[in-house]
Amino acid sequence: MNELTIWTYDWVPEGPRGFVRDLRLRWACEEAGLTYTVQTIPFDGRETNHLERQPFGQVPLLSDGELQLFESGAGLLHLACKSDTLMPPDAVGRAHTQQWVIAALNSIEMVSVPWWFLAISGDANNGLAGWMGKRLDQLEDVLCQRDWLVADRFTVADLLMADVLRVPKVRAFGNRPATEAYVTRATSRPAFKKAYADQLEHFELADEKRT
Ligand SMILES: N[C@@H](CCC(=O)N[C@@H](CS)C(=O)NCC(=O)O)C(=O)O
Repeated sequence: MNELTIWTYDWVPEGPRGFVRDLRLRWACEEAGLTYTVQTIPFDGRETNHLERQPFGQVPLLSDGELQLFESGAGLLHLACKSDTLMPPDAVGRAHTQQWVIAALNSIEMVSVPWWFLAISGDANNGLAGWMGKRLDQLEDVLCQRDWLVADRFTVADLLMADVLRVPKVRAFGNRPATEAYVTRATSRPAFKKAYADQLEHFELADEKRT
């Protein structure tokens, strides 16, 4: 079997710790029991130091033997093909999982990230607030009907959707009990806790090396 490597920065400031998107790939590997190693790209110089592998200078990257992938969603779908734990094996279950992975990225995160950027500048009621509220309300309607997005079970789509939604400012934007319960349900999973703790530890160790 090819060796999986998750690439992240060698260090980041306090703010993003626990939210750097390598956590998505760590979480998926932990759920599926896939063995992986973590390697690093220098945070300093990130804009240009790995453009040949990530054209936007970002992390995470995933290597699977010779294969290299950027975009956390692409990495998650690649990992999901390795394990029924992440995606049901039947054609309908797979298609619906892929659909919700794309919805997490393209219907929710597409608005939540720009909204969040404006919100951390002090304006939570910025010009994107209406769009953001509408999308979250629509998702709340879905999550009132079911515990998980696909096939009555946890999939990689839930992993991604919950990761998009667990950002504290997003979580605090309005009162959506079903969404809140969903995020709690997903992030209570041992695989999430392990991935989260491992990321924090990774950056804490980096602090020691940096000083
Ligand atoms: N769409 C990309 C977004 C990646 C992303 O935003 N990565 C952040 C860390 S979580 C990053 O590298 N930020 C540094 C930068 O943009 O310069 C993905 O999902 O992989």
